[in-house]
Amino acid sequence: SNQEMLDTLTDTVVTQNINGCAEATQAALDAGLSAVEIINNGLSPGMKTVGDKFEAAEIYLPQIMMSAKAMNAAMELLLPVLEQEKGDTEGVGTAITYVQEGDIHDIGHRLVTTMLEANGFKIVDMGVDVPNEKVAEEVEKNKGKKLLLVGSALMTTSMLGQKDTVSMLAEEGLRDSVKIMFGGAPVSDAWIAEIGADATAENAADAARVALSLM
Ligand code: HCB
Repeated sequence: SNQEMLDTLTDTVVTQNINGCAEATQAALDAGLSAVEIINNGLSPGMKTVGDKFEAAEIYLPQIMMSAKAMNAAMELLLPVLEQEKGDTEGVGTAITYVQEGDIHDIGHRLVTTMLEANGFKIVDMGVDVPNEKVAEEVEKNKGKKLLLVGSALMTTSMLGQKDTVSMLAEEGLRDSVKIMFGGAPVSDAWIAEIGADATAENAADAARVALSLM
């Protein structure tokens, strides 16, 4: 059943089964599950479990890296599918996506970026560990367009940098040129309100919905 396939996907991430994860992903695609469903209900719950086990000191960094490799092996198969699902919403706006300085977690960032692209955004992907100065420069460069800034932070430390992003844009007179959506596990609605960003989102599918509603 579909649920069994999703459970297998979760299990292959948790057990660091790289080949098994790619195979289970292909099998799920062949059975007609959507890429979004595979990510949200199969792979992501596995990464969540891995994070919880790490926090409880049941596993260590090498295991997390192997789980991330399993997830990446699945994404190699899923990213082209997500890109194909691109609708006729071309021209909704430009999204500058990046991961905050000091932070190299890029799995969620890549998923969100791909989902935005699949929903018609033109993408400027700045990658990981991006200093705020670079972010502000990129916003300046794209000033005047329908513009969305999409930042990720997976650590409480790097999340603090999001506050500086907003204040730097304000200081440089760029705050009104861009909508700002921040996400990543530690980011909450309260944080978004505190720093004066515009929105957050739970997952990549949600991020696309929120992004479209902001434009
Ligand atoms: Co990493 N790590 N890690 N890690 N890691 C976390 C993030 C911890 C929470 C684990 C823990 O302690 N429980 C923790 C941070 C603690 C904290 O600050 N609160 C942590 C730590 C401490 C570290 C190191 C410091 C460990 C060390 O070296 N001692 C180190 C830091 C490296 C650095 O960045 N400078 C480190 C390294 C690693 C790797 C390299 C082993 C690996 C990353 C591989 C890679 O990304 N290429 C890794 C991983 C995989 C994780 C966990 C297990 C999973 C993260 C992940 O990929 N989740 C994570 C545990 C956790 O998050 N609970 C752990 C799956 C994706 C799909 O979810 O949340 O990233 P996501 O994105 C979602 C969602 O947030 C939303 O949509 C996405 C898609 O659904 N979203 C947005 C994301 N961005 C958005 C932007 C928007 O605008 C809107 C929505």
